[in-house]
This record gives sequence, C-alpha cells and structure tokens, in this order.
Amino acid sequence: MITRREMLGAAATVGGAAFLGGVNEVGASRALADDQGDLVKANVGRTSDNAKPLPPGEPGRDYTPIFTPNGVTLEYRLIDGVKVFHLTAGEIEHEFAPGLKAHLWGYNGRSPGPTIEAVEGDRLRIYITNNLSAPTTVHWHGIRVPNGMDGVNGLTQEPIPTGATFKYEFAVPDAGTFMYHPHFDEMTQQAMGLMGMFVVHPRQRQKAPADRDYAIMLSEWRIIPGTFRPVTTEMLDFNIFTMNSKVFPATQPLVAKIGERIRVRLANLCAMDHHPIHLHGFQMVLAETDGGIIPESARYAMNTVLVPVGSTRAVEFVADNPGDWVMHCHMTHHTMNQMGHDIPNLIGANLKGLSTRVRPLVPGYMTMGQNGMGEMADMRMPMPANTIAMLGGKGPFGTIDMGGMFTMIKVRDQITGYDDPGDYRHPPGTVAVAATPEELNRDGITTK
Ligand SMILES: [Cu+2]
Repeated sequence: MITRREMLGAAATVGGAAFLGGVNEVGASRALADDQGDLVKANVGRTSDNAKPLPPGEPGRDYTPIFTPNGVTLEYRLIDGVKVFHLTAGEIEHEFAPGLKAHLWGYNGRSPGPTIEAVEGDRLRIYITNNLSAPTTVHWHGIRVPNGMDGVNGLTQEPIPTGATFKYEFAVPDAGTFMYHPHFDEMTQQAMGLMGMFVVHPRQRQKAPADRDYAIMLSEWRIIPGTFRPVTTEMLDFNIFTMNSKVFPATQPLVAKIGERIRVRLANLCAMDHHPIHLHGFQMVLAETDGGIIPESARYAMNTVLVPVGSTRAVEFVADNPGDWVMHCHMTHHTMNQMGHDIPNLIGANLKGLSTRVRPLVPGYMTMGQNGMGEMADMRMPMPANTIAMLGGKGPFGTIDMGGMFTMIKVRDQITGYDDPGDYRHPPGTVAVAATPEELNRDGITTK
C-alpha cells in the first residue's frame, strides 16, 4: 500500500524536475517539525509533505475561490504546469468613497492589488513590471520562498528600476492567508497603496470548507482635507481607515445565504495601527493566523479578532442569523472619516448665543459638538473640495453615523446570488421601538 507521503513525493519528483524555483528545505522543515510542540508539528509536518511542487490546483475542484469585496482576483495562465501571473505597479486614481479621490500607487490599476490565489504545492511565476517613478521590489509576506525570491531590496535582490520587468519563481509550500508588498522604501510605497493579499488553499479539502471565502485588507492613510495625495511620512494622525481601500458607505457588503459557512480573511498592512475587528450577530472562531491553518481542536470562539500590523487572521462562522450585521474596527476613531481632532469637548457646555456673536468675525461659523458627534452625520457643512463627511451612510431607519473601517454582512434566506440584497426587512415586532405607557406601567418602570 502506498502512503500519502510517498504518493506526494512521487508526484513531486515528476513535477519538480524542470522547475527551478521549487522550495528547497523539505528536510529542514521536517527537522523543525520534530523539535516543536504538537500544534506546530501538526501544521509544519503536514505542509512539509507538500513542500515540493505538485500539479496545479484548480478552482472549484481544489478550492472555493476567494471573493475580494471591492476588489478582484489576479488571473493566471498555466504554462507547462506553472501558474504565471503578471503584476504592474504604477500610479492610479482611486476613490475611497464618492467625494474622496486620491492619486495612489497600486498594482494593475488598483489598491489593494488583485488577490493572488494558489494551492499548496503550486508552482508560480510572477512577473512584476515597474511603472512607478521609483524603484521597487515585491516581498511575498509569510510565504516560505527560496531566499533570492524574498524581495528584500539590497539584501536578496537588486531593486527593480523604473520601466523594468522582474521575474519571481517559487512553489508555495504552506496553505494560509498571506500578503504581498514592496520591500523598497516600504514606508512610502505602502503608504501610497502598494499591497495585496495572497491566499494559498490547502491541497486537501478541509473537513468543513467555507461556502463563501472573503478577503479584506486593512489600511490607513492620512489625506488632508482638500488634497489628493496621502501624507506618506505620517506616523500617528491617520484620518482614513479602509477595508480594501474603501471607507463606509463605499465598502461592499459581504453577502451570505442562511446556513452558509463564512470565512473572512483579514490582513493588516497599516503603518502603525492594529485593528480589533468586531462582528455583530455571531460567534466566530479563529481559524487561521499568518502561521497557517489552526487545527479544529485548537480553534477558539471570539467576536472581536485583533489583527496586528503585518499579520493576517482568518475567522469562520455559520451565517445562521438573518439580518444586516455590521463588522467594524472597534477603535472608535477608526470608524470616522477625515475627522479633525484638535477640538475641545463641548458636551454639556452652555453655548447659547455663541454662534451669533462669533459670526461677524468668522462668516458661516457654527457651534457644534454640544451633544457629541452623532448629529454631524446629517449636517451639511461647507467642506473643501475632495473631502468626505466624517461619517454617514443611509440606512432604513435614517443615517448610519459610522464611516471608515466598517462594513456589513448581509445574511438572507431565499437569495439566488451575492449582489447587495438591499436593506433587511425585519419581521414585525422584532425591532426596538419606543415603549408604550402601558408597557412601562405593566413592568413597573418609572422614567422621572
Ligand atoms: Cu482600527
């Protein structure tokens, strides 16, 4: 009888013969596996079986393709058993939401760049054409590649000059949620938008594969109201927090049919901020870190998942609760857009007559903030061109006073596709409403 290990080994010998970029350190990773605890052994031991190239995995047969909200997946061509991709870095015009555009740098005309998808053991050749005014490189963040394919300027390769096309070639030994970004002047190039997600599916179908598999890149920007370029030297005062480079209400909702198993892969290439991403309506389990897939027995429940800078996390849940559920960063400033912070707290202050007295000095002056910021979602204040309101999307009950890193998961019965199904229609009697005097009386509630 032939074991799986022997079978894969045989396939690798056939597939790997003509391939230069095969992953080299099968032996090393096996040794590592032997030295580690059970969890790591389970992961590394398993994936090192696949560290040599295998025949190309096929979408549909070997994996459920990723859906990138507001984004796309990178197409490939199969040449002699190798998946061939092409990325082009260049200046792009990007819209964060209607009303706010910026000149960014991106891959293939977008930021984040297209999501790259592969299957454990796939052999890849990725061309990168540099149409930027600066040199660049691409680092395959989290993927165990041969050293010379790691994309670190000066250390593992020369920078890719303007106008040149470089070639990266490697096999992907581990399943997981990874990223790609420049490793040349990272501070500038990532702040300008050069980043993307890179998902490697397991070679063997998982016991409970996701019905819908979503990928979201988290990023942060500073764009001074009225300007068109991110401040790439910003360290602290970011004012645009994005999911796949969009702010709410431009974030495309994640749609699920009732009962489907949903996976959400989150990646963070912000300069400075970690993001606790909170999901309403469900308990999710942590299914992957950037170290790979977590064995079923080691997964644990949560409903806020912290995604640190330079990391990825994948969470899973069963969409068994119909409705429009929000998923957002729980850092409250990260769900605001282009907010000014240098303002005093006026909550509770007596500002009667202040506007009338200031207006002769500052035409159009308006006193705001006596009751917090919620009212500002509806206020139409004069703003510089190319600036968006701090917050505000339309909901069935009025204005949703959120912005930034905020999206929705729309779970529905009886939908046939995954287009935005519109607002949820709540069954009668299931929405919070004003209590009647009879109800207050019945339950002994006094309000004065
Ligand atoms: Cu955040």
